[in-house]
Amino acid sequence: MKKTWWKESIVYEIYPRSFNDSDGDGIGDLKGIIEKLDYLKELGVNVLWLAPVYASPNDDNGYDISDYRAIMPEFGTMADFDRLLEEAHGRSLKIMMDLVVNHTSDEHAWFQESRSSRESEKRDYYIWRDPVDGHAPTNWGSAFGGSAWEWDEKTGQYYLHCFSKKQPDLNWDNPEVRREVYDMMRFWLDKGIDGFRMDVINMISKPPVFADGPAGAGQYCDAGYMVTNGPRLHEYLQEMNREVLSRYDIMTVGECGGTDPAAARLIAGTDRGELNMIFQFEHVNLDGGIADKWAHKPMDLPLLKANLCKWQQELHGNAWNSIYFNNHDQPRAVSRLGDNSPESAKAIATVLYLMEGTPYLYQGEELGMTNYPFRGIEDYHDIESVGAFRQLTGSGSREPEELLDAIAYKSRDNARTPMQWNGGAGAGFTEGTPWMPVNPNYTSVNAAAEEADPDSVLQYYRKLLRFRTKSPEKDLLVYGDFQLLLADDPAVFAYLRTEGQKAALVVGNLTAEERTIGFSAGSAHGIQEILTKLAGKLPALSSGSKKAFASDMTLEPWEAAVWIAG
Ligand code: TEU
Repeated sequence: MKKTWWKESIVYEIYPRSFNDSDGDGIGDLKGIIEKLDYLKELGVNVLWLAPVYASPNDDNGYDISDYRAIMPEFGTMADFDRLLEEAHGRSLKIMMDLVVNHTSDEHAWFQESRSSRESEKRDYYIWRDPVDGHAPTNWGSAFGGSAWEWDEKTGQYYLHCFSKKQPDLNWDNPEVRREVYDMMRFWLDKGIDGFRMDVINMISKPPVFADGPAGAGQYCDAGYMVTNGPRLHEYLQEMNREVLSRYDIMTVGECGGTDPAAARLIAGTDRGELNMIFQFEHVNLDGGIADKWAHKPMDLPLLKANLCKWQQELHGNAWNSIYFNNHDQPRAVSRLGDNSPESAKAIATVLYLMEGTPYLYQGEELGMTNYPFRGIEDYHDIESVGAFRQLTGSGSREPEELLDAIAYKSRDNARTPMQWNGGAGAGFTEGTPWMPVNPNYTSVNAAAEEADPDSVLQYYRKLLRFRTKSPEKDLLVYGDFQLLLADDPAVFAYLRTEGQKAALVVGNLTAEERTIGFSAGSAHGIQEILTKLAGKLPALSSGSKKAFASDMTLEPWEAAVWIAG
């Protein structure tokens, strides 16, 4: 398998709005990120993915861009960005930008021009349709509630917006749009950035004919479902690769909901000439149903293990996985898979980040930051949560109290509370009033306290990342095969990574109860050999007490460990 830097990298997503505020306005900014570069270097990551920092009215917190070549004033200036890039590179930290080109803000000059008249030269930069029988062209619904079509009185047509009505979809079938996007990408790449995370990139190719999708009368069919993996997607991604990506030594990851391994191989296959890897969503949809993230059901571990194993084995050798459970759209994994305890945070990180693929950490997970104790809908900022509450209670399909529990568990706002730097006012995030309230547990869950605690989540993450990137086992952990063990065990996630004569056994008890592991004698011969070699060995890494390996050992609650053979 071809070895390359982006396969050996560890990415850290920064949500700038909530990361660090340098000027006291309660909103994180670029200078605030510069202040924390040494902290990030010390953590052991080497790529920083910045959620959008471009000019935006912030209807969707920056995912609604009004000028791709300007910095959002609350975040600072282009000079601040240039300095951030220089300071990061000076510490061998790479910068990955967020490319949001399925849609723009409705305040973007292109859309203002496009909506000015049907004859506008930029009319076809966006997707306009006539009414059908006096109403919206199709029954497609926005991801944030309501119809995906917005009526424009002035020109007597609807425009498509798969997300908020302030996020009109770009028309990628128009070669002018593609040219504009490629020019903008070169603008940032010529500054020296090191890659792109591509927002909903497998939604850019719309179907040739727009028709109603499967939905009850008066209901909407999710627009994303109707446009995902469209007919010209690979044509566009291969063109983008030829025109732009292939000309730079960069890293690309496409956010691609609605994909299985076969679809992922088409977008991120080694020889496809499209992207390096994707974010898929199957594992983070297991506790809520594909159709409805707000259908709240507990995560079934055997199901999760089987899904992660499928992705490990089906992409090994022909594509490349991203590995994540946290980001700015997901609730905190320590609250979702763990029990908010530091022990559970360490165990989850161990079993997650020693699989094959590029790990993507999200700000605060290295501290064990948890979901926020939201109460009423008025506590939320996120357009997706507020839109869901309005639509689902308005239609009478969900009771408010029950739905609020589901939203508290899954809301994107759980990931967007301010970083907890210390136990002082504003958790060290700001000297002003934070744009979102700080999680009340900041007094104990914070970087300063964890710097001083050798058993903290922060110290463990540093060990874990050093183990993956600097230990003699690095190549085994990055490039080795993956084999799931104890597949049916409802509490323990165990797997083998093997390469040649070397093997790493990774085991994590993902429950708050003691658990005895039982590697059945029937395990495949090769495994028995490895288990025999491991007997009596101390772990190379352990989140609990360093126990010698035994194939029938008892693990403490949330204990995770890695033993190396060969
Ligand atoms: O997210 C795509 C998307 O579908 C999100 O709605 C996400 O899948 C969902 O919230 C998870 O349940 C991207 C960005 O990451 C997100 O922040 C933006 O709101 C969205 O696109 C529109 O740009």
